[in-house]
Amino acid sequence: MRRRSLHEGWTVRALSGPIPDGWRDVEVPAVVPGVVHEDLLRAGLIPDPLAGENEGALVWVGRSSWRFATEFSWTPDSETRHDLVFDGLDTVARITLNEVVIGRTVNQHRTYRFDVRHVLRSGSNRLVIDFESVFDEIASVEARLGGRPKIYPHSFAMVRKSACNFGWDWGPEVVTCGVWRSVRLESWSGVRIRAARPRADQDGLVRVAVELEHDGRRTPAPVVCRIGRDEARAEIEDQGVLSFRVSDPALWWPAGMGEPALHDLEISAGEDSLSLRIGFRTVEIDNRGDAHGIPFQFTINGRAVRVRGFNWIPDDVFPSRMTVDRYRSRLEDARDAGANLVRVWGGGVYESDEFYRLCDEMGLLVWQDFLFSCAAYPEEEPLWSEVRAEAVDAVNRLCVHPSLVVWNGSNENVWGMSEWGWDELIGQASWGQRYYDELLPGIVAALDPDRPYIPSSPFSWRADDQNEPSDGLSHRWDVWNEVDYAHYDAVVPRFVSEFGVQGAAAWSTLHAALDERPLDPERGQLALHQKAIDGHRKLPASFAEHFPPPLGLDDWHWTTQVNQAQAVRFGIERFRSHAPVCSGVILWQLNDCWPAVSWSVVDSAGIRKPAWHAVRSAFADRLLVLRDDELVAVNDSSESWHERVAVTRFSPEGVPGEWLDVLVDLPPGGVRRVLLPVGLRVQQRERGVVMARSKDALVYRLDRQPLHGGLPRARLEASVLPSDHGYDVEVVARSLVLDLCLLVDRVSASARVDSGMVTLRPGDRHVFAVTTPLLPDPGQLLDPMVLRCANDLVAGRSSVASARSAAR
Ligand code: BMA
Repeated sequence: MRRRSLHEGWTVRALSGPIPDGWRDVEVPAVVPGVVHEDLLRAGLIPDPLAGENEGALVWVGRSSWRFATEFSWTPDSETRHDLVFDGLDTVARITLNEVVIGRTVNQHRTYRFDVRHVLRSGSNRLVIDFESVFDEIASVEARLGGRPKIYPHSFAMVRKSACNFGWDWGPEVVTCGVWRSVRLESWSGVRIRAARPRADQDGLVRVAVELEHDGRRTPAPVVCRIGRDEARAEIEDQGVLSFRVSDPALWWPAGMGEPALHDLEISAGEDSLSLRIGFRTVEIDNRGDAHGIPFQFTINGRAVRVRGFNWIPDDVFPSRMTVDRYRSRLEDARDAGANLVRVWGGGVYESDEFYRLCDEMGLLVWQDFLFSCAAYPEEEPLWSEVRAEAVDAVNRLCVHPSLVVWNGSNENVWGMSEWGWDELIGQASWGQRYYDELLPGIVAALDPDRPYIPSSPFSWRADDQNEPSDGLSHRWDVWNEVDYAHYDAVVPRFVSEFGVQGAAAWSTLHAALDERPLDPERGQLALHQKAIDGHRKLPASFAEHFPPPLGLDDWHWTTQVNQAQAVRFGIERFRSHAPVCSGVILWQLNDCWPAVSWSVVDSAGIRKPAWHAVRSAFADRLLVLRDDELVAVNDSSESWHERVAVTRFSPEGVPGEWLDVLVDLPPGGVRRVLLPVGLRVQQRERGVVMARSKDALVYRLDRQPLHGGLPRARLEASVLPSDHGYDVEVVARSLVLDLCLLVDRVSASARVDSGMVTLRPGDRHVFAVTTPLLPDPGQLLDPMVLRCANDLVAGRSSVASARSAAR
């Protein structure tokens, strides 16, 4: 097999649609893989769609049709088959090679292969791809099949294209087109490996399902599968399974439970060959009912795993722009926070191979949604066949990865049907049920039989209410939409696969993308970067019971950030404190695709928001939770936990009062609940703080929310010292200081800090390690807008005595 990528010499030009005057004959170089916006941006023809209020002015790009073209030379060789292979076309395209139409496409999510041996010419070949506006396809399918309920303006369910590309409640409408994944010429003779699907279990049994394609006569071909010295051989005509055993293989374990061991699997068939990296492991979801309802408990290699995860959205509005380094750093954000799972949410894309490879290597479990989200989807042609084709592609490609532990049919669509009134709007029309109950589970059962499949999230095994907390998966969006985050404590869920509260992106991220001054959360550019339905009311409502209304942009920004951090920490701690009844939490959302006010904990510039630091403490292996009247210790590490924990009440002035020593002695997976004496419980009439201190953690709980008094003005001594990586900022508290952060991006957008949301008792010391090149004035790191804590918002600006400050 010879593979030759065709990424050179592309151009793009507008064909028709609402294109601006003077654009008709403009042709610019195009980068493949890529999308049209990237090319126009590079050519300086459009402004950055992510900046300011440019989004609206660029809507015409997605409503126009575009021609991509290139020329390549080709010389006949000894091979008999020549295929033009596309890993991804976005979306409605007509492909012409040397004036011959070789194919039409309507699906961003699948691969396409065209046999072009009779169209190729010796010498120069011209390849032209005309992308029609996807809105034309949507209009024609919708006219034929009828509209369906959906939660955003565009009818994205009428076409197989990334739903969030049409705008979402955290992202802009930037409707793209282009050759968004690789394109190449594959030349071969005899036989080609069409698919290879390995299964490898805990006992070392390997079974590889191999599918072959023949050029011409179908004669059995010799196939070999090998791991090290263990192998299987067979003669296969179209398809077959090769089995062999690897003795005592190192198993693949998720983060925190062991090493994620990977093994090289070599597969050959005739002249074609393939190398895969696989893992030996089993996965099951335990749903045996118990006294609390019906669980959703992942079991890996026979051991129960409690999930601490993040929901993942496309990290860029142009997924073609993603690089391995970018995937790595974002997945490190998840892993460094203590997560063991990422959920690839169904409104985006199937991510690139690199994403799943990195998850395999890091021991991050992957939950993969099929690409259906927040709408009723018609089941009629051409959609049915397109969904089948894309699902087969996705399962064939991704089943190789040991990190992948569940296929999920859809996001919120089954719930939407029963709870959001869609059933009344739909009548007898199709809405997607046969995808979730028939087509997709059928494909998974046939091609990937060891991997669990569920039809949707949220999802109940038995209850009618798909979001019933005591049964299966629930999404907790009552917090954010309707009630304060204290309500995370109102129910005992089995597994929460979505919940979250918004906070602003880093100061520097917003100020780099938005040039209006001052920024105003209620109007103009900043308001446009808040996409949540009714977000301008819900965001202030989310902190109204905790902090006073902010005065000015600085306090607005910090209030949203610290409140988001406190809210998600509270939610995670409370859910995890219900272990083992609650066996998983997946926060909405890890990442952002543009500078935004959103639920993300890492912003689009890769800056970890205060909420990221709060999640890291709430995702700790060894977790302490102070509930109103009890201390809960949860040991999710793989070692036993033996330690004395001190629980102490402090007055607002920081004077210690009543205390208790609690012995935590827990095996892996163990949970202990200790009822606290009255003096250490929440005292509505007091204004104090109760703290629990272990070797690794300090957690606190307030008698009253900051809004209602009790937090003193923070007093700190701080100093800046040069270090290998930049600076160390040492802080000593002279009062109670809650949730202290060093917002280093306000000094330099490229600076990073190792910690945040730090709580200190009088006399406690903390060192923030700042990574940055030389700063002209390192003393800025002690500016009151940089060194901020929760106390600031209710008790006045912190007093920061600068002990000593040294330039580097
Ligand atoms: C969930 C997700 C997304 C959405 C998020 C925040 O329902 O499935 O649709 O972005 O809520 O509203």
